Amino acid sequence: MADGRPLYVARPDLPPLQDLLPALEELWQSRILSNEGRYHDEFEAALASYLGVDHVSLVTNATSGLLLALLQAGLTGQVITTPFSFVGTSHALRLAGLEPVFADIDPISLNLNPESAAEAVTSATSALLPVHIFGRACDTAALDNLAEQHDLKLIYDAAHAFAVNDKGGSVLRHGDMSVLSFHATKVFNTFEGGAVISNNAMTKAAVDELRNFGIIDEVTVSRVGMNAKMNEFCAAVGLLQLVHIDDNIAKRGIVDARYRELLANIEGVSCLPAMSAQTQNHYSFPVLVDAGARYSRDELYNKLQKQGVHARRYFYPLISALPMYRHLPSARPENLPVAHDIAARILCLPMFPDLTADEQERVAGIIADAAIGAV
Ligand code: T4K
Repeated sequence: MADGRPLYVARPDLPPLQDLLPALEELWQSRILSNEGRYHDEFEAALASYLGVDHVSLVTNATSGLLLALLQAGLTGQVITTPFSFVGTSHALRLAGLEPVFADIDPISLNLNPESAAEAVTSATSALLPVHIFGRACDTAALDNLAEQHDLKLIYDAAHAFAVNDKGGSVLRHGDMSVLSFHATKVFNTFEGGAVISNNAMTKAAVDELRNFGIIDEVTVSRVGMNAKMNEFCAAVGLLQLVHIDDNIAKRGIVDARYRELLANIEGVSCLPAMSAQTQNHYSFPVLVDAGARYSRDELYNKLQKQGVHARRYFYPLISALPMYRHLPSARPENLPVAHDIAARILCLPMFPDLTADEQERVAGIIADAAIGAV
């Protein structure tokens, strides 16, 4: 029997409703609801300043952002990517008419392994599409080098990497473009939303055109584009969310530290090591069920589920195991041993700023009982 409120893997942060009401009133009065209005432009500028980057293009979600970035990069043929991600990463490639080529991941960062990526480069490769998974930054130095060495475009799926910095500043400055998600389940949300971060003004201008059908003015359409514009409501929410984001990330940090303490002496599960050379946004709290544990990952998932704790097996199954990708030569399991091992053992526990100490004890208690075979 579940005890207390159901605990989902994510719980969206929201600004106080009374803070949103004046913006709503203004929206209702102005009747400007979309197409790069006042809130859109204010949010874009505020975000650039908060993130410490120069060129931000707001979009409807990260999937459309990835598609725009891939189209703008003018890619052909194959793009090397990770199988250990949300399916949206590879779907964006397919939607852009490109073939994903899967390379294995690093067992510590869980990100695309630069050495495996290097082995996958062929004359048909036009780009790399790594993911900063769970907000843990990729080995950007190695990937930047690899792209340069083979004259490849480098686009980072940064859906999880809001406010992640390395020693040189925002991780979003690496590569040609990076794409953020502001979906409800993310560290920073605008209900639905996202942004493309470009490394120069010309690229930003091109992405801005592409997200608005290629329209330049009333009589000029420069190219084939789509509709990926963020509306005024989402932009107004985004502006208000920025006020609380540092506080929310700090609260996530407390939740993260508490889990580490509570799980430290429980047999059979291991926390991922913290990534020392970067700031963490505590996007998620993944644990790995040890190979020799008394319970399997799926048994633990089911035990938690029964008690109202809705942990998630992100990212299982691997993208490369899905029906539309598994026929690809790079999708063979023997090509991706680390990704298969991690996908079979990973479990993401509930992680959100207002998760209480009692609730975390409840989660850890179920895992501790599983460890001694008590549930
Ligand atoms: N690249 C990567 C690496 C990504 O992870 C994602 C998305 C993308 C690209 C594409 O980004 P977007 O195009 O979405 O901007 C969720 C999200 O829909 C997806 O955005 C996210 N990654 C992925 C990791 O998770 P589901 O199908 O697992 O979510 P769902 O609906 O089961 O929600 C998980 C839990 O969160 C629910 O059990 C309850 C809670 N929840 C969810 C929503 C939507 C809430 O409490 N409130 C809510 O409004 O995909």
